[in-house]
Amino acid sequence: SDRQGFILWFTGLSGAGKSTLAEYITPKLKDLGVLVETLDGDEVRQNLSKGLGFSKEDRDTNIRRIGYVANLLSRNGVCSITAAISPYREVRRECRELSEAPFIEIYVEAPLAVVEERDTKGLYKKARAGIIKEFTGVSDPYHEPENAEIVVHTGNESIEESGEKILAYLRERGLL
Ligand code: GGZ
Repeated sequence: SDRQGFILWFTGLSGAGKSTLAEYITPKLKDLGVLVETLDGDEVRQNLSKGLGFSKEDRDTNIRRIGYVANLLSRNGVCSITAAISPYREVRRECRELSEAPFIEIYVEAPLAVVEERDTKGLYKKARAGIIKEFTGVSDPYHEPENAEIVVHTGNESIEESGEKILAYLRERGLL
């Protein structure tokens, strides 16, 4: 591929749809000949960030690692997709500043009430019961992005609508 790499930095609450959206756009990008690699929150924590917890310090370490690898890939022509909560604004900014390729922050917005109602993995219930401590949105902070390139509202948009919004943005930027 002689295309320019870039980073698609998804951020949002657990259950907002970051991984689902990454999975939706990946085959579409591949069909266009884009090299894609995804750093998914869950998978990174089983490998690159094994042993890290959810304190601010550990989350920051996790996010810095993801930002570092995303940069290595994207500067070599890959579209790196990251799908971690990445709750802290200043560390997201750090990753943006480190990036040598276009850094596109995508706020996957859904009201807490909506993700809590979905509760696909039963984690919100456990967080409310105090079984899981420091749970983002319940007992730990989430800094909403103020200048995200793209905002999708998964509470009232379908995955297709949100995914197509992202692809349209990339076309407009000349990245596809
Ligand atoms: C938030 C937690 C927590 C706490 C476990 N807070 O929906 P999931 O389950 O699959 O994704 C969440 C994932 C969050 O890891 P990240 O690496 O994305 O977080 S961060 O960017 O802040 O480093 C959730 C699960 O792990 N999980 N405990 N306390 N999410």
